[in-house]
Amino acid sequence: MQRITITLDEELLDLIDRRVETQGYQGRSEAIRDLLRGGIREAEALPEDAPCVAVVSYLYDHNTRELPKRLNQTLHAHHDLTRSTLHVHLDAGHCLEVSVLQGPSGPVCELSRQLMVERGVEHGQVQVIPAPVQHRHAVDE
Ligand code: NI
Repeated sequence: MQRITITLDEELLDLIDRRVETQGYQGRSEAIRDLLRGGIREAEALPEDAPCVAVVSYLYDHNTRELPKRLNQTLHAHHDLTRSTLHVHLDAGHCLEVSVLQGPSGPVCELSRQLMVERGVEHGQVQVIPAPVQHRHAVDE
């Protein structure tokens, strides 16, 4: 194992400590390793070209300079992967967006990451679902 140094804000560290207490982890490192494994597994579960849908949710402060515009441009630049975006004006300053993406797993995951790593975006979360097998109706035949 290697030792690395990471920087976390206190709020996040409190959450991790609470997790250590309530779920019986040996310590912070073990709890963080477990969370990382979960996140990485989720992102890499599908082969790059496997068709999938993804539900990406993220919260942001719409007063962050150019952020709403940048997010919108990112989605437009990948309109082929973007099915729909729900925008909720949560309060005077915060927006919650839920974007539904569809396409090959590789580009879909890359676009999800692009949305979530924008400076000012918080609570980015993605759920990747393997595309359901085509359902055939009598009318298709
Ligand atoms: Ni809004």
